[in-house]
Amino acid sequence: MKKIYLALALLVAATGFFRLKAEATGTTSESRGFRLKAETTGTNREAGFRLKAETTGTNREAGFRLKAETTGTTSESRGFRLEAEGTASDPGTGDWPMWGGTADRNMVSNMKGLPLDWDVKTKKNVKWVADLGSQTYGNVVVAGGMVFVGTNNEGLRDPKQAGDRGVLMAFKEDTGEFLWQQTHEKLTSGRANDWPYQGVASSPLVEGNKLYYVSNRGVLWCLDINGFKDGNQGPITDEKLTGPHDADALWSFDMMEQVGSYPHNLSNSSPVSFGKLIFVSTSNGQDESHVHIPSPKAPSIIAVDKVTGELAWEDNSVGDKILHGQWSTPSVGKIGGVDQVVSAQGDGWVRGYEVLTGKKLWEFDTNPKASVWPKTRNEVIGTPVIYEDKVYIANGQDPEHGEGEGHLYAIDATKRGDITQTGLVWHYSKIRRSISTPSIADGLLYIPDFSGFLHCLDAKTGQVYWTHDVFAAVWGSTMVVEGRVYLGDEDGDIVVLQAGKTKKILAEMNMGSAVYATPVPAHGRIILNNRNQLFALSIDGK
Ligand SMILES: [Ca+2]
Ligand SMILES: [Ca+2]
Repeated sequence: MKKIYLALALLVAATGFFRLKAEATGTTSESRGFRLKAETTGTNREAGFRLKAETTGTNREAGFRLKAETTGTTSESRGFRLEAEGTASDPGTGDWPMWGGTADRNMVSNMKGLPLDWDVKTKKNVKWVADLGSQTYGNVVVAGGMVFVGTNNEGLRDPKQAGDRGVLMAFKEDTGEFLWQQTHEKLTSGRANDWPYQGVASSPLVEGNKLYYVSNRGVLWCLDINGFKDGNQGPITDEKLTGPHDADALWSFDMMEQVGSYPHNLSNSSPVSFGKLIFVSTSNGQDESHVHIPSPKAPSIIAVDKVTGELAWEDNSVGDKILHGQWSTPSVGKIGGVDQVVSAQGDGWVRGYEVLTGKKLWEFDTNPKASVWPKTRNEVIGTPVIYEDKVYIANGQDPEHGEGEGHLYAIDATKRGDITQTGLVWHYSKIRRSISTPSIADGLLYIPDFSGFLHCLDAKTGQVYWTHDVFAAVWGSTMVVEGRVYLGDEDGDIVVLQAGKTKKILAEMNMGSAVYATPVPAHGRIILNNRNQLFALSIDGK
């Protein structure tokens, strides 16, 4: 059980100091957010009071706020206010159960005791290594004592399932032992919808025993993380492969069949949830002509019932304005008191929706009006991060399009309608095209771009403090933990910088092949995949 204690001392007239302690009592990621409520206990003149912690029951509140107010009207009950804010969007369980760790997708963690450096050749600080396929674009998630990652089938774990396939693999977290996999043949339509050898690029979401991810065939799957060792759970019970290393499916939602999506090159969305709903991008896009949109009426984002696998709502604000593909992945958070799902879409706009109904609340254009696709107008591939009522997002292009100018924004998502003007908090134009997702910690924002520059900015003002050139393309994102910023690049290098307003390099290591992924903290270890292997890194191999 993760407990969070918060102790503050305040001077209150008549009683002097008191202490206040808050405790998050839940054991799951659902109870990270909590509120403290003040309760006066006595009659007038009593300045003492109690504060009660109350969980708010969502996994969307990164950090927390606490507020207390005395309510009396007499002079004896001196009103006061107390506010404190948590700093990190931390799952709070030691797990990392989804892309970004939490639904707001802010990649920061309160974990301690992680290794600063390691050596994959000498095995210094390497706990275990497991083989993946030959190309791995998925990001690791960790939950239930297991590590899950999408890859391709070139590792051929099961000769009965041969050929080019997308693969989701599960490993034991403590040992790296391979547990089970689910494989998917490539779509017969070929690279237009399902690019050869790119595998499963979606990062799963794990809640309890259930795992959700999107396959290379554009199918949203719900699996039982325990496979068949606890029996075959349904509604799906007619799996063809039911061995100890096969996946137990519960339900699936085929986005190509059921909402007419035509994914461009690859479906890649990483699910996020709220209440009983799962949200994913459909990856609907152009065909190989790069002019025609075969399915302009298909939605960009869908909400699916977590239990039944049925469509709950969909939105297609983009229509026929898709510039190319749709590879951004949605986020969920409370913004201005309203639970929203935020989705960056194929026309280069970001949109916010009321989470349960799909009612569109706002939209923001991430491209200057004079920009022209594909030279200066960009799509959005990175994930929106929700932090303190704002949305942070950078735009960019498919890595195949190379380098170019980019844009990074802080958006006030409490506004409504077209908020391109009204919701603009700041705009940073010194970034290059980026497919990365920012991390925000202690008032600083870190984000790399595809040209290899890592930028450190003031999250409130957009003022830049420093940049660092890693001299290689960056596909992944920063992880901020223990006052350090970890980042991988296409040359396979991991750089660790000191978090803060002054640039300082702490360590650099090479992983042996390209790193497209983002380092993940879990139970005192860093779990990280390069192109073809999965590593658990820990101090002295703990
Ligand atoms: Ca089962
Ligand atoms: Ca089943």
